[in-house]
Amino acid sequence: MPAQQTPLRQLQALYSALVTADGLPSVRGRAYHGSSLSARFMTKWKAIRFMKLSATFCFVTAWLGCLAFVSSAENAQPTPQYNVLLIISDDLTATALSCYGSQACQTPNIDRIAARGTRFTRAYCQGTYCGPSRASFLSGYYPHATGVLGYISPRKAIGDRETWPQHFKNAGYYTARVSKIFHMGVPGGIERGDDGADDPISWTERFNSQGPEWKAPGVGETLEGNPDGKKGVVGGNTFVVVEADGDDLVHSDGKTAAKACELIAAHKDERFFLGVGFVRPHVPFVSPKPYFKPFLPFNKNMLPEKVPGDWDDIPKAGINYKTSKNMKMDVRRQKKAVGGYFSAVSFMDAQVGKVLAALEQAGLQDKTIIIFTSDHGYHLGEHDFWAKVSLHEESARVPLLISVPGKTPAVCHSFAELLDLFPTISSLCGLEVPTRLQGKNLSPVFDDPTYEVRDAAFSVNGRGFLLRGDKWAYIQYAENASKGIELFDMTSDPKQYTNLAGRVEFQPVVAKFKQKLAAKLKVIRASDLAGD
Ligand SMILES: [Ca+2]
Repeated sequence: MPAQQTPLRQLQALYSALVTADGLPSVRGRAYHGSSLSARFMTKWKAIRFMKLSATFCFVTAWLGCLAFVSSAENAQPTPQYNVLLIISDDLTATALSCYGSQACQTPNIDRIAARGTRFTRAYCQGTYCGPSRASFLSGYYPHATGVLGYISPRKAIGDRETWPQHFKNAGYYTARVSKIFHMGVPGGIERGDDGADDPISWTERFNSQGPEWKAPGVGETLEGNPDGKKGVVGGNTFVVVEADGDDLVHSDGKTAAKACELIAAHKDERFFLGVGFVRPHVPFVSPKPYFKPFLPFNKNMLPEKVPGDWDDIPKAGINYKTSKNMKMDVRRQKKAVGGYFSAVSFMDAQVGKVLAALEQAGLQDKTIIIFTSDHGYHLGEHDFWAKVSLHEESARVPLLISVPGKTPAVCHSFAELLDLFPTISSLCGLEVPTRLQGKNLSPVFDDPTYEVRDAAFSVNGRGFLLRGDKWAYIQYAENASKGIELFDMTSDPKQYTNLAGRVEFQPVVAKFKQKLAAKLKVIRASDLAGD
């Protein structure tokens, strides 16, 4: 920066020059040394001169004040005035997105966010099912700090502390959610169109998107617990595929996209934090018929490799709550489940496209941070596991794309946690980053994608804990490890087929992780909530 006088110094210099030019010191000298008449005259003359000088000084001060304001506005680093668009899909595994390498499922709209932003390859949720994951990243605490491992809002646990959207609301943002941001039951809550486990104070406005879900007219089949095919289409958290009649707007996610577009247009002239929650690809796999086309006939969909004896080295606590076996799904049904899931992902991707188009139409793409993620991952038949909850890679890893205006598109391999979103986005928007938050600020990554934010990611599922390090994935069931341990070499065994935890040569690694996990839990529980 070139050396220049500050406005204050300019003002001082000008005042000195004015005083000297006016000759006030010499006037003062004459006044003290002349006759009394002369002294009275000189006093009056001096008063007039002083008033004139004061008026000049006031004018100059005001003028310089304006200059100083303009000057500081020009010289200061501008505070980013970004909007925040948080798009969160429900139960979406990264492996179903073409920007994460999927060949089977094409997601051109989500890929556009990846192309203009940073794609995190090692982002992990903190709870591998809806309730604890959402309560965690929205409150800024790990599940074992709040104790929220069920399907509730974190509000009771955090008292009057701000949630992530509430932090933006209190900073003057218009904050709104459309559909599921905090936990909502799917499909029940969506059929009813209710608020779920929401936190009303976090939002200026909130909107639910009621939809027919499994009741949508079309061709449907219940895949789960229906081996003889006699069961019709059913509700609940069940694997059901419905090739639906009608267009996107029949469904919850179609309505969510439409409302989000409306809100972007209506609030384009103010700062906003808009949470857009899509419920697909959460079951039931319901989408308008055209989205099924790339996945028909269903038997062309590929299943993950089935390894004989795959479950032999997995502790009982590690066998997922939904498996091909307990769901009674044969290979035909499994392939249809994959096709139904991918159709739902394609439908959701099309809705993302509508929201991005609305942002562009409003001219806000360069003023808005876009985040795309999911509350947790999903099994599509790996180890014959289905759905979420497992602490294996497919369930614990999430897609995470963050597009920040002006930053170079990148791929980042640093470990990241959904918990990092609250501090990161607050920092990028120039808001205070509360020190109580348990996540880390990822913002250095957007200037240097090789920056390592953390050396491991941490996740839980109520039964156990995952510490995902660079080389090792360590899973421990029960805090005293009494329900078993899994240890995988992610370099040589990325699909986690061989549990090394029981082998003598890996006991030092197991011991190290056991200790690291205990230390991590200790730190998590020592949050500022502990005193409440
Ligand atoms: Ca979910």
